[in-house]
Amino acid sequence: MAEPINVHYSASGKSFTAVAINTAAKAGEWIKSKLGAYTSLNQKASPGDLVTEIDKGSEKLIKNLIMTHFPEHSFLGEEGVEPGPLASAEALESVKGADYLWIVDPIDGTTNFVHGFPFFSVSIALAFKGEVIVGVVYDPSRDELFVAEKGKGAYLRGKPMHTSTEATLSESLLATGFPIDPVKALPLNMKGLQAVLPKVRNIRNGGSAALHLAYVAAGRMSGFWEINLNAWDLAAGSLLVQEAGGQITDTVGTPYHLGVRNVAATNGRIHDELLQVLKEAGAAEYEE
Ligand code: 2AM
Ligand code: CA
Repeated sequence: MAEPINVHYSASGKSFTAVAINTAAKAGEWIKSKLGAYTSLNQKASPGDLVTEIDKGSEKLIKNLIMTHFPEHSFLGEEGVEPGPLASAEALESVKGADYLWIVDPIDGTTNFVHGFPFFSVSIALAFKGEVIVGVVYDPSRDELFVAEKGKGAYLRGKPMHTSTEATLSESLLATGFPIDPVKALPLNMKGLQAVLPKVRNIRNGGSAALHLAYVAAGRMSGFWEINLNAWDLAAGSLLVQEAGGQITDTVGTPYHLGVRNVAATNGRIHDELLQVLKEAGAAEYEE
């Protein structure tokens, strides 16, 4: 009988996780060294949707490193895809059948990066047949590297991470993000915000979905929801949350998969309550 595929190591014995960690750390150090030094700032779809040459340079660095180790793997990175939800969905569709697929956001939190607000990250995930098996989120400002391997837990500085213990929304600290699409996504998020805010301890919007997920995994926040994100914002963080004992679904409760764009991630204990509040507010169902 054929040997089962060991999803954690390549034929050469190189650990996928080691490559993900080294690559995220290198890219993170590089983008940090470029803070305040970008020279080209372009708007993608709107003034809230930004890209600099540092985003592109970071993605190139990451792709080169990963492809050097694993040339047969597939790669999905934000800067290789045209802006907008349709192009994102199509790009994901074209690669999601791949055996090994790296899903990369070279700077998650570009608006923060541009303004010098130190809350941005590098997000690198590896999926095997559509399931995330390695997730790394690196915050170069705090030199924090969050890492998870499927079935092996989630770690920060070598210590296991666990989601928080709050059992009700009333004792919870949540995160959300404000979508830039003023027509559909933003009004939906505002409805959710208005309904959730009076029920929780407070809400933060840090501006990096990947770091919000890492913070949920680390027990620093009780939960997070956001409308209309992309696969590269969520893939690595989804595994951090799951491996830290939390729960991640879309805003109507479908378990996380690579195509999820409207996300709810929590410590598990407040998950149903959060989804219920969003549902009652008419803030859970997003029509593309
Ligand atoms: P980014 O910095 O990689 O673009 C903040 O609310 C979150 O939304 C960030 O993770 C940010 O990722 C993401 N984001 C910003 N612009 C977006 C857009 N036009 N569509 C979807 N997600 C976006
Ligand atoms: Ca980005």
